[in-house]
Formats: sequence, C-alpha cells, structure tokens
Amino acid sequence: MERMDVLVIGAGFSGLRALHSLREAGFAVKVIDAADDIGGVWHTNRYPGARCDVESYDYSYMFSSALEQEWRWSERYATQPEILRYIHHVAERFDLRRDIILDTCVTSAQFDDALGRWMVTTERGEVYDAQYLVLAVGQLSTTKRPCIPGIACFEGRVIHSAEWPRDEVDFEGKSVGIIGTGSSGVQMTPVIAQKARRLTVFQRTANFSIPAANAPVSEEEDRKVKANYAARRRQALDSPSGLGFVPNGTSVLDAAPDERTEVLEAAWNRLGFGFALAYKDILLNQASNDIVADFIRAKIAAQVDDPATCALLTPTCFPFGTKRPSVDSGYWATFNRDNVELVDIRSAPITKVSAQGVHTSNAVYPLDILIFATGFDAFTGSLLRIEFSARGSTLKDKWAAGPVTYLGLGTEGFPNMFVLVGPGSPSLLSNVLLSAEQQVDWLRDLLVHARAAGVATIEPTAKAEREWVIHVNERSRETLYPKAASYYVGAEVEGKPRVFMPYSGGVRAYRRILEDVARRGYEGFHLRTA
Ligand code: N01
Repeated sequence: MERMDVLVIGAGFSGLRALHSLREAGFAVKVIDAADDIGGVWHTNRYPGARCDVESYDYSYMFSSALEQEWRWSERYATQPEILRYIHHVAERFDLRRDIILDTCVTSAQFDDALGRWMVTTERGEVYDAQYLVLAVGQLSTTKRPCIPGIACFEGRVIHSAEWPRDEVDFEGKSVGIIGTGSSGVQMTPVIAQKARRLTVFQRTANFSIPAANAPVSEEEDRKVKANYAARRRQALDSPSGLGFVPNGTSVLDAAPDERTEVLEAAWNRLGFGFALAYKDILLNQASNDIVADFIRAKIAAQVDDPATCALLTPTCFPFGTKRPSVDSGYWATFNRDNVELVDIRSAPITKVSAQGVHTSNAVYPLDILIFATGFDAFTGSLLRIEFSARGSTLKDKWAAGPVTYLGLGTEGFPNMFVLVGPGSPSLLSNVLLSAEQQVDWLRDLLVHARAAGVATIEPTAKAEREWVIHVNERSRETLYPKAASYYVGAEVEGKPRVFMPYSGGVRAYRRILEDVARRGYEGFHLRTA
C-alpha cells in the first residue's frame, strides 16, 4: 500500500496544478488518472475543430511568470493539439510526471475515521493511503450517449466527441451524421462539412453561438500581452468570469439604440465567450437579454440563406447565455453548403438506428459515421462514479437530492476531501482554469495552516454548508440562469435532481469569500487535532 499526504484524482489542468503547488509546499503528493496520459478533457476531446472558447492568454496557468513568458501561443483561441502540447510542456518543465500514476481507475475511497485517512481502491485492487483527497475529476468528463434502439446494429462507425480516437478519422467521401448542437457539435460541424461527402446535423435544441474571431497571434500582440501579463491576470481575477478584459459596467437598457449596436458589434467581433459581458445585465435582466438575443438572431438571419433552416437554427426557448453559448468558427454559414443538412429532431424525433443509418419519425438518413456530440453528465457525473464513503454514508446518498457543499470545496461528513472546480463554485460559469488555480492556492494555504497547527482532519460544518447552499441558490435567482433546462441545473440527464449547481456570484465575489473565510481562521470548517 502506497502512503502519501495528498492523493489527487485527475491529471487534467486542475489536478496538475494541485500536484505542483502542494508538492512545492512540502506535501508528498501523487496524482492518479484512469487515462493513458495526462491532459484530462484535452486528452480525450480530439474531435476536429476542438479549441478553447476562452482566449489562450487567459486559459493558461498563472502560477509561474517564467512559464507565462516562455510559452508562445500561436492563435487567439488555441486548438486542442496546442493546448495538449502546453500541458505536456508544463508537466516536463515542472517535473510533474514522476508523481503521476496513469492507466489507473479509482473505483472507491473509504475514510478511516480512527486514522483520519482515506483508503483509495483502484479497479485492479491497489490501495492508496492518503491523509487528503483532492478530486480534480472534471465537470465535463463523464460522457453521455442517448440509448437509441438499434444502435448496436449500425454498420458504420460510432464516435463520441469526447472519446475521439487517436488515429485520424477519414471523412473523405463519407456520409456523416452529428447528433448534438452544443459547443462540441458547433465546433466540429464546419470542419467536417469541408471533408465529408454529406453531413447531416441532428438538432434537438438550437443554440446561441458567438464567433471566435480567431486569428494568429502576432509577435507584437504576444509582446504586448507578456509585458502586461500581471495586470491582465489581476483584471481576470477581479472580473465576473475570469477573463482578462474590463467588462462593461453599464446596462443594455441605458444605452441609446445606435450606441448599443456599436457596443454589441464590437463585442461580437472580438470577445467570443466574453460577449455575455458586453453589458453588465445581459444575464441578469430579461429585457436586456431579449435585446441582445435579438441582436444574435439577426446575425444568424444574415448568415443563413434558407429561411426554413434559419428559423430552425434560431434559438428561441431560453435566454441567451443561460445555456453555455458556443464559440464558433463559421457555424451558421456552414448550413448554406449543398452537402450539409439540418434535421429537426424536436418535431421528428430519432426513432431508431438501423444497419444503414438514423431513422427519424419521418425519414431515414443513411450514414457511414455517426457522431454523438451529446455532452456529459455534468458536474456530478465523474464524482459519483467513484464510491466515496465515510462514517457509514456514501457521497451518492448524501447528494441524492443534488450536490451540497461548503464553498464548492468540501462536503460535511466527508473529512479531508476537497473538490476542485465542482458544484458550488464558479466552475463552468467562469474561465475554469483560473477558478481551479484560485482554489488550489487557497487549499494549499489551508493544508499548510493545518499542518502547522497539528490539525488531523478538516471538515465543513453542517451549518456552513447549509448556508452556502442557500447563498448559491440566492445568487442564482438574481440571474436568468435558472430559466433554462441546462446542465447548470442538471437537466442534461433524465432523472438527475434539478438543482442549480455552479456559483453564479462571479470569480471576484467568490475569491473575496474564500479570503474572508481564511482570514477568520477557516470559518465554517471543523479543524480537529489528532
Ligand atoms: O455538450 P452539450 P457539448 N438526443 O451538453 C444534444 C464544454 N466544451 O459536448 O440541448 C438528441 O453542450 C443536446 O440537445 P439539448 C463547454 O462548457 C467546451 O457540446 O439537450 N440530442 C445538445 O445539443 C460546453 O458547454 C468547448 O436539447 C441530444 C448536445 O447534444 C460543454 O463542454 C468545446 C441528446 C449536447 O450539448 C458541453 O459541450 C466543447 C439526445 N438524447 C465543449 N442528448 C470549448 O470550446 C443531448 N443532446 C472549450
């Protein structure tokens, strides 16, 4: 049995950052991951067109200014291969691999109350003994595939966007179908359309999408960012979403129509995911949101030639931004191509898959390749796949009505267990990498404090947890987010409890709360000495 101070589960961005920072602080740390290499979702989401929806300079580690200065991003929105190269570079540069165990799937973890330690068991039966568990399992890493009758009979190839094969998929001369029009479907559609003989996109819900305005990063731009990197990071830490620009502090409703159009045009052409911050109340006020949603609908109309296709592609049933909008490169115009067809599976649902292809209630679509871009069991899927138990209860039971946490970091009854960028934290409502780093820094300070004070176990109090859950819900009700059937509320999986999961108070508010809690001696946690 291997013993360590901290076992981190997950070798993606947040797990690697936890390894580096906790090891630097003098803890014996190991990271464990089921995959055959590091990178988390960036290791597995290799579909064509995969790239980040946050600008590369913001979606990169901030813990090392030397790293910031030496890494050269080639594009404003990095592609998946470039991001994976960056992750590998970081692992080499900071000698992380020696503490990473790959190809090892954790199946259960049991807290030994007498010892104050976690016993973590893998699929192969190995046991790891750790004082602290850090769950860096990702919010979008348990894939979701609809159970369609007949799928096993399909004679073509079936691929999930997040389980993309390592070898290149040849689309040349093929009929390809994509089910799903979230970020993955929206990113891959224009790329596959250029290669496939025929592309059929099966859409259940039309989605908002903002142009990536991607471009190569010039030498001058790179120099400029690097000369002011610290200020850009401060700005990001002080922003609602963790992005490195100053958000507009005015209301959509206070702007004159001409000025509003000018502001929205500028944001549309430059901000990508940050478009939602073009005004301060786009996600807070329905009337403001309606104006902005109409602006986007007009953009779709200007790009899609066929009125019927345009009507289907136009989102109408939820406020803009309440489902995470996609950031695309030529999505709408792709539907003007002769080899691309949009199929509305809301009005004519998929009934089965046969050997030849997909059947809907009114047509058959012969296919060579069927792609599921159907997303994930978000937030809790990867956490609840592992059987965590402590003091006679399991996490699955405790979270049966939805996840409850204190600060998104821990849950009462499960001492010495910490979650990174999970439910109850800004997570997917923010630049996830920045949010992960923010949490890791805070957690490192907590563990250093505990070590110095001879603390054996750290556990949220029931009261602090109750109050945090209330706070998370109150903050969500100040926004429009709860109006959509999104993965933020658990609507993406049938039967999943409908609770609002991320913290919508923003990155800055969350940071202030964390700082405050630390200043008050980690208020809300029981720190028990041995
Ligand atoms: O998944 P999604 P995704 N039958 O859940 C449809 C991040 N990401 O992989 O809306 C038919 O958004 C579903 O339809 P509906 C990013 O945070 C980032 O695209 O449920 N259709 C929807 O259209 C993103 O938000 C990047 O009606 C079904 C789609 O499948 C998150 O990952 C790139 C269905 C799923 O959309 C998830 O994105 C990619 C069914 N049974 C992803 N079930 C970057 O840019 C689901 N759908 C960094």
